[in-house]
Amino acid sequence: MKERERTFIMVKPDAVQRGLVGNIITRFEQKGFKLVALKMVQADEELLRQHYKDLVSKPFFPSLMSYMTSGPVVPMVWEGDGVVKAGRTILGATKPSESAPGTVRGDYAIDVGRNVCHGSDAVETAVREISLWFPEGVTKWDSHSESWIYE
Ligand code: RTP
Repeated sequence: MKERERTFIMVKPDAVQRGLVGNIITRFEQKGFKLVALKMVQADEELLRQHYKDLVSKPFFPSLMSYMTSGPVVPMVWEGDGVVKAGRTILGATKPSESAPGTVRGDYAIDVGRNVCHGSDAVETAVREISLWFPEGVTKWDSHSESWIYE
């Protein structure tokens, strides 16, 4: 089976509380991407510090930490050609004021501090984030729909 690109997508605590998990999953499924890992976890500060290591010196970092530890999150791994870039497109711009209608953030968020989801910004970032959030590894399984998605 062909190796396909992977990305790390996470439903943030606000979206879990608002019942948006299914909606976000549906958008990726309907596009044709394949869900290869998913769980619900309460993230601790150590994990989030590693995830957001480039943002530790930002003024909003403390509020980002309290937001991200305010309830469970749903980390996921999605697979498919071009999924990193397409994932960012499906989620929309980081700032909901700039995210287009039809995107997750464009449809469901107003405030950058409650922007409902995360998506890896590059293939290398995805590799790092997947191993951080899924240290147990991601099981490879056969899909029977490949020939209906790819030529
Ligand atoms: P994400 O990781 O969540 O997909 O977002 P991103 O790469 O597009 O954006 P990044 O700059 O890495 O920011 C990560 C998250 O920090 C929060 N944030 N708050 N108050 C603010 O000005 C501000 N800026 C960023 C957001 O939750 C953002 O998604």
